[in-house]
Order: sequence, then C-alpha cells, then structure tokens
Amino acid sequence: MSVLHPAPLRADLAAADRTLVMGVVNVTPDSFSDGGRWFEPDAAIAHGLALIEQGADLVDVGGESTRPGAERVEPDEERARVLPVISALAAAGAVVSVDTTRAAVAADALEAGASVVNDVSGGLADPAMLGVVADAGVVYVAMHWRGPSDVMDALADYDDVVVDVRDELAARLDAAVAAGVRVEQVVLDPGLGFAKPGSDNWPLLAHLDALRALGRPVLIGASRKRFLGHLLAGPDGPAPPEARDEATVAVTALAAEAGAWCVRVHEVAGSADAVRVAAAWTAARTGGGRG
Ligand code: PMM
Repeated sequence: MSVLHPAPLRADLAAADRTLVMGVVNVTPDSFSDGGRWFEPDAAIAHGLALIEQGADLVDVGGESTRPGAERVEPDEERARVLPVISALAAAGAVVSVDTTRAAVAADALEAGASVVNDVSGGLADPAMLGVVADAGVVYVAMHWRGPSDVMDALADYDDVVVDVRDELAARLDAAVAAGVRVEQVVLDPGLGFAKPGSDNWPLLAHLDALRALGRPVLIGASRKRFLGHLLAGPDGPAPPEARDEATVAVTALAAEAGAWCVRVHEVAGSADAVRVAAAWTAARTGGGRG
C-alpha cells in the first residue's frame, strides 16, 4: 500500500507504509466514552504514555468534550487541562496532536510541543484558526462539522450524505488554502457522529474512496461512537461505549484496507494490530507476493 502522508510529519511516521493509529487522551470530566478517567494531569500523562507503549503513533490531547449536547468550557480552563499534558508527552518524545477548535489554544499547544492541530470544526468555529495553522506550518486535521455539539443533532439533513460531506470538506480545504495553509498540511475527516445519526455513518465509511478522491489523507474517528452502540444493541438497548472496542477494531481494519491515513481510537492495541494486518493484506495483493 502506498500511504499518502501529510507534511510535515516526523520521519519515522512519514516513512510508515501503513495506516497510523492516533490514541485519544481526553482530559475532560465528561467525554461520552471515557469522561473523567484521565482528568488529572498525571493520570492523563500516564495514559498517553501507555497508549504509545501499546502502539499509538500519535496521541491526541483534548480538553473539551464534543459529545452530543456538550456545553463549551472556557478557553483558560481548556488551556489548563491540555497544556501540561501536551508538554509532558512531547518531552517524552511523543508526536502530539491537540484536539481544539480554538486558535489561541492551538497556538499555545504548538508552543508546548504539539505538532498536529486536530480541529473538529474544520476552521469554522474560530476564524483565526486557519491563520495559526498557516503560520505554524503544521499538520492540520480538518473535520466535517456543521455546528457546535449542543445543536449538531439538529443539523443532520443531507441530500446524499457522502456527496454533501465531500463537498463541504472540499470547501474547507479551499478555505484553508486561501488562508495560506499549504495543501500538504491538510488531512480531511468525515466527522463520524458529528451531525450524523447512526445510519449516515455507514455510507461515509463505505465510500471512503469519495473522500480520498479529494487528494488528501483521510482520518477516521469511529472509536466507541453511538452508531456502533446501535449496531451492537441488545435487549437492554445500545451497547455501552466500553463494549464497542471490538467493533472499533473491525472498523479500523476495514478503513485501513480502504486507504485511511489514520484512525483515532481510545483502545490502541487492537487497532495497532489491525492496521498491520491490513497493510500485509494490501501488500500481498498489490505486490503479488504468494510466498
Ligand atoms: N471525534 C471526537 C473528538 N475528536 N477528532 C477527529 N479528528 N475526528 C473525530 O471523529 C473526533 C475527533 C469525539 O470522540 P471522543 O469524545 O471520544 O474523543
């Protein structure tokens, strides 16, 4: 498989001929899947290091929950949550991304050692974000977003979810480039679960090629999301977040085989194996190896 990586990326990651794995460190009291578990800085740092040990290529540090219905935290609170964790993980040699929609928090996070900006709003939440990314020249993950978490469930009206998400992401890519971001910096993400009810997520995964056709690496964040809970529902209702990890690994394998650049996951070990399985599978097909 020949993976298209964004730039600039640390040399060992840029040389990887497989999908990368981004481990999630939510420094929040209220994330839907792991809220509160890593809220203390020491616990968050230890968790990030453990994820790297388990095979994470990058760690994504966020201080604001994006679960459906979540309210915003103040910028100073967001900063206080993420900066010590980013500094410690970067100092330990990790490639760190900051999960924020705020330009000022992103700028401080880059100062603290982050080298990727993961913006779930794709530059829409803060008009200064694209300028910060352009100046810093770092990798920028632009996710498909239609509005803040407290209102996003009401913004899920699509003619054709794949076409609409593709076109709206193409517009964000254009906006980033118009703001001075180099196209090489940009990664696109369909934003599974964001203004997308269960049934809208599967076509996005099944038509990953439509997003890849925009010519940029694609990141997939399916880990523990509601649509997996609904898929695995039993008599007592949707499967709880912690019961969605095996399904997450299955999505990782399929997304990797479909050419995803990176998967963002809470449990790293299974996905770290799955991306290697997918790489071997694809290499055997494209390389013709039969030994
Ligand atoms: N999902 C969440 C948070 N950040 N970032 C990107 N790029 N893509 C995603 O799908 C994404 C994200 C929500 O999940 P969490 O609350 O468990 O972190």
